[in-house]
Amino acid sequence: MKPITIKDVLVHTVALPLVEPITTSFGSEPDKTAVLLEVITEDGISGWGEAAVDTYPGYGPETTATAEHILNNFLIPKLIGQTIAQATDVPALLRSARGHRHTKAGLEAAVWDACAKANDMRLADYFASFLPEGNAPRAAATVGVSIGIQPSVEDTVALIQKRLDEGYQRIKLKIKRGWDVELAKGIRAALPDITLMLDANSDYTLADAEHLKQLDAFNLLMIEQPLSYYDIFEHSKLAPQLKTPLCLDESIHTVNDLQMAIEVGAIGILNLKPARVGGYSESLAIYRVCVENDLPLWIGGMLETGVGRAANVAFAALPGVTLPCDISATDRYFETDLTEPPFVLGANSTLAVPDGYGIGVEVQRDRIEAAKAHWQAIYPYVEKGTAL
Ligand code: OSB
Ligand code: MG
Repeated sequence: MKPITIKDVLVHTVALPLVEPITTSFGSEPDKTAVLLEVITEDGISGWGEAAVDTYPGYGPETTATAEHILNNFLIPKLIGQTIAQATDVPALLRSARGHRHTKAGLEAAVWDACAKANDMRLADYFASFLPEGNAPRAAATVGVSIGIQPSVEDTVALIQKRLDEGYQRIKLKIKRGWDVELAKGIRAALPDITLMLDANSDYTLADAEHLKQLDAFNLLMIEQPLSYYDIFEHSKLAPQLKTPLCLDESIHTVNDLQMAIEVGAIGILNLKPARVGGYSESLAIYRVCVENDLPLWIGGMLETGVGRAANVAFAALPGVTLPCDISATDRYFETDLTEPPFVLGANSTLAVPDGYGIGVEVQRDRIEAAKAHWQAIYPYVEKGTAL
């Protein structure tokens, strides 16, 4: 591998209108915001990464403003001038700053892209180079689609039908307290055979165990993150009470969290979001633990722009990713994305890994500028805290 030397890192905070805002148990936003990182090497290569942060701390504790603060004051200065042999060297360089995993993941992703491009490699192949033999990436990632909370069961059925017609073969529905059993019952009455799962985004407590048991009647692929974010203990008490496999999202931030969750029986399936665990280096460690433990694994999403999504598609093509991922085609998120070409749903509910080096898609500079201007335009209402 040819090393890279980092000359500069640019921070691009962007907002893009979502085609379909996704309402979860913690809220809804009309725009996708992200902090994009551009790592510029001495050789003139631009590596791109996405810090998947929202305007408010609803999913995780970080926001666009905390990301900018931590990047400009603490993280970027650690990388400027560094010669980096492998992207997996980045976490050690950023270790003096604790937490802020979504932010670190974005910066690390930009280095992954730059290293892959400097060596004429696709990101998927670069990821696989850190894994034992037998982990060569597949040509495409198998994916599903995530559907936000709708006003009624009928609206939900209509939207699921639209997604099925588009070719998605796994449907995830967001649920919350008071919008769960009745919803699942209505969907199963209309669509008895679809591959269906539910995501609660931490809305329940262990006291709801009896209530949640009713969901076992609906042949669900899994229930994702019913209990508190960060919790592992209470999930270990809930898991044996349910027949439906329990998937963790918000609770798993490190490979150690995962090992603990496996040990205490808190997890049946992992939703791995590279952003949530601080980047692709930690994601590779987590991937290995999943393979070693035969733990079903899929890659989650944060409604990323094409920059973040391309890297997630590359990771999701690794063969240890055994269940459909929350990575959908471009037109499910945006009218016009920041990268070209768009991701298009292929046969059998898949997204092809791009052929190009690095993330394999081209960042469109004019659209980045327009998305930065859109962020500036919406910022006043974000600042007043009225975004929620
Ligand atoms: O819990 O998986 C989640 C989006 C934002 C925040 C949390 C979640 C999600 C999704 C979106 O489900 C999945 C996607 O990116 O398509
Ligand atoms: Mg989730």
